Amino acid sequence: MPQTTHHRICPLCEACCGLEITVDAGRITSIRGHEADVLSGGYICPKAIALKDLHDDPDRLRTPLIKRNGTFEPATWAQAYAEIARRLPPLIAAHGRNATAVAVGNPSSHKIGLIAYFGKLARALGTKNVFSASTLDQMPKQLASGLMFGHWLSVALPDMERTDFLLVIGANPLASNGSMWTVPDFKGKAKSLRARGGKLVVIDPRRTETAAVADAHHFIRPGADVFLLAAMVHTLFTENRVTLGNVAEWVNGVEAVQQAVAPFTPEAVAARCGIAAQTIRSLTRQLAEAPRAAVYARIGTCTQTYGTLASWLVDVLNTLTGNLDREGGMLFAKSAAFASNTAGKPGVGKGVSTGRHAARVSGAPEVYGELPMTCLAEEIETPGEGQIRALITVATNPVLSSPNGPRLAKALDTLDFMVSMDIYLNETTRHADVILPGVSPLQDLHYDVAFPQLSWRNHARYSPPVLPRDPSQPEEWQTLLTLAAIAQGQGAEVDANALDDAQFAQDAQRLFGTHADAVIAATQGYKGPQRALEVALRSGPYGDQFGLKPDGLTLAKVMASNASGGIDLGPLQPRIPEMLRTPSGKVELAPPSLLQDLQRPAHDLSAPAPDLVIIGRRDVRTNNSWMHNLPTLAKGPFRCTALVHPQDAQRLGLQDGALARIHAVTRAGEVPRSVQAQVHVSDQMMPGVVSLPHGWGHDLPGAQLRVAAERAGANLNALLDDQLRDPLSGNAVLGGVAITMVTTD
Ligand SMILES: Nc1nc2c(c(=O)[nH]1)N[C@H]1C(S)=C(S)[C@@H](COP(=O)(O)OP(=O)(O)OC[C@H]3O[C@@H](n4cnc5c(=O)[nH]c(N)nc54)[C@H](O)[C@@H]3O)O[C@H]1N2
Ligand SMILES: Nc1nc2c(c(=O)[nH]1)N[C@H]1C(S)=C(S)[C@@H](COP(=O)(O)OP(=O)(O)OC[C@H]3O[C@@H](n4cnc5c(=O)[nH]c(N)nc54)[C@H](O)[C@@H]3O)O[C@H]1N2
Ligand code: SF4
Ligand SMILES: [Mo]
Repeated sequence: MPQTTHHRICPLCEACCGLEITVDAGRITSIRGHEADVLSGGYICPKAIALKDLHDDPDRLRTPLIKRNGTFEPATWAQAYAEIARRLPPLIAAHGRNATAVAVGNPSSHKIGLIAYFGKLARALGTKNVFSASTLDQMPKQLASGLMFGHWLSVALPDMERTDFLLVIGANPLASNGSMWTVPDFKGKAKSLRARGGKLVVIDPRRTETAAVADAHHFIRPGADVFLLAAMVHTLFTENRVTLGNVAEWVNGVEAVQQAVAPFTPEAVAARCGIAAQTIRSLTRQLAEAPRAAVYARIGTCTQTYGTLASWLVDVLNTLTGNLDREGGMLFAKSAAFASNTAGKPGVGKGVSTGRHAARVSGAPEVYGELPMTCLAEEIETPGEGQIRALITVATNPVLSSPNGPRLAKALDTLDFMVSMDIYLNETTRHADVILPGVSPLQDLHYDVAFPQLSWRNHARYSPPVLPRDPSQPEEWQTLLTLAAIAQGQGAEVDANALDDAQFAQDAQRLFGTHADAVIAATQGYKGPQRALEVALRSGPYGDQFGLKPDGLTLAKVMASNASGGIDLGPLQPRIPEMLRTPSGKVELAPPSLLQDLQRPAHDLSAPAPDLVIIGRRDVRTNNSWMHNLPTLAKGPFRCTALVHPQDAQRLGLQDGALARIHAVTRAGEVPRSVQAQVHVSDQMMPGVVSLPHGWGHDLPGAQLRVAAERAGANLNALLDDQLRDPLSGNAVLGGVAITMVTTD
């Protein structure tokens, strides 16, 4: 067989780099950056190389597993589906639809079959118990953006190539490669920014890899961003620096914001933030005086009790400095497919709302169709109508990735039935009764549904499968449709393709009315996610409108561009008011629910800060909880260490390299939570703050992750509190949590 070259979007993080992969006799011989790629221009990180390890990993599941008498046995797909059909429908019949739950995780956003079809499973189950990693991550940003701009994925993005000043808060793109902002090679872009005289400033409780390439870095006390941001907004008003620029006629609520931030003077917040009042003023001035500036904030500002407020105030700052919707400021992507802000009537919409239902035990409101992941354990444990008895997990590992993982692990063992769609037998899926493996990303076709809506540049790229799939293995969208049919009592022997045809015909009727037959005829050659993509591209903002605009995009054209790096649709452009989907047709700068929530930090202004708190950390060679089994990434220095400032180390008697026990400060009556980790003394840390990465703790019995188990690490989430949330978005609190530390060596 001759050597072949393939081009594929990397599915491992939000940078979505274009890869060039060579294959010889069915084996991967090289993986490198695709230089012609219109989005990433050849950039990659070390994780991309590990796709080969992932594909070849002997621990990666290739056949379904069924647990019998406590032991997993390999099974055929027909046997696995039959087992689910035998056990799931009777549970629904006996206990109702809300006795079921689904939880979906991060890798699903990198697989079109999962992201486009997961909703069909959730709807078929008909349960309100829908959980996802979004409430461990970015829900505050999505809610704030939704309230301000009208849709959950209408997120303002820094126009880094043209800006003069970029303020990065609570994000470390040099390790994470960016999030809610698809920006491959942030480091290269930061270099160009500084080379043309621009400035990069970082605010983070750790002097991160990103801080190391910045002009300035300021420590901030974890969880204090809302105070800093409100004081910066306050300063804009008191120093008469407010300007709305291009969007002046499209903004509601400037005065209400001015009133709401009144208590947050720089002096009032300085101690809480650990940043001097003078520094807060000078940061504000730099931002206001820069010809073009952008404030970008990410997970550090979301995973705290004031997550939605902080996310909102970031865009308030962007708006009040005249940087919203202008080149070199913050812009919105115009995605070629699947974006709600390119569909329907331009400039106005339904907006977003929350609380259509609530979690049974905590009362936490529904947000974007979901309940907080941190409610899952108590919803399984607590008896009564609507108690969860059956769970389907899809590409998620909450035993390691969600706070109080050990409690969740115990709860999972009490379920009557659990199914996991996953590629590993790991800390979460070991609790399942049936595991259904997903295909290797190299055997799957791909088009990013979400990330072009968040990309630094508009583009359209499609990846065909690199390697053939074993014909006995279904694609993941087919598995989701089969599970949906089983949940609806249609039995195990359904034809997923026929179901898809029938559902597509219905959707076409709803979306295209009298043109439905023409759309069905025009998409004849496609099925599954490809067909959904063909419709989305052709009816999208660059589409051929099914022949009305012959020069427009079709799936065939995007496919044909694969080897040449995809189709470039140009830099981001101003889009207000056309992209707004708020009921008023304006940017809502002062959503009432946020103004009201600002009372919380106002009351909390002078609350004493805990002595010692913990935050997380990402490393370029890891990815949440699931890539520690890949030898290329696992080698090298051990990364699951607790970074402690020298002053704290001395105060607490902790030695570099020694082991220490980290205890959560718990409430009376709570089960104590603690983990043991190796100390690394480092002046990268703000005094009073310890950093431990998440996603480790691979020493739980029953998992099959042989490489990861060799250096298991400590599970940060065994320490964190599942009762701490941002009340508006339901997002978990993953940082700024009070701890104590004692040496155990
Ligand atoms: N303390 C702390 N906790 C955190 C974070 C933090 O910063 N600190 N970060 C949070 C964030 S941002 C996120 S997004 C969550 C992530 O949390 P999760 O969404 O749970 O993601 P992972 O932990 O990466 O687990 C991914 C799972 O998907 C499986 N998988 C991988 N590829 C595939 C595939 O192709 N198909 C299928 N079916 N399964 C697949 C893996 O085996 C694994 O079980 O973690 C959160 N947890
Ligand atoms: N290599 C690698 N890349 C990844 C991942 C991974 O696990 N590994 N995960 C992916 C996922 S799922 C996501 S969501 C993204 C996340 O991408 P990022 O948001 O860039 O995530 P982090 O690298 O964790 O950076 C968060 C920063 O916030 C800081 N921080 C913590 N608490 C606070 C606080 O209260 N205030 C402020 N201002 N800062 C704080 C931390 O010190 C850290 O430097 O990364 C993605 N990319
Ligand atoms: S930064 Fe690395 S992991 Fe992320 S998409 Fe690019 S190559 Fe893949
Ligand atoms: Mo995430």
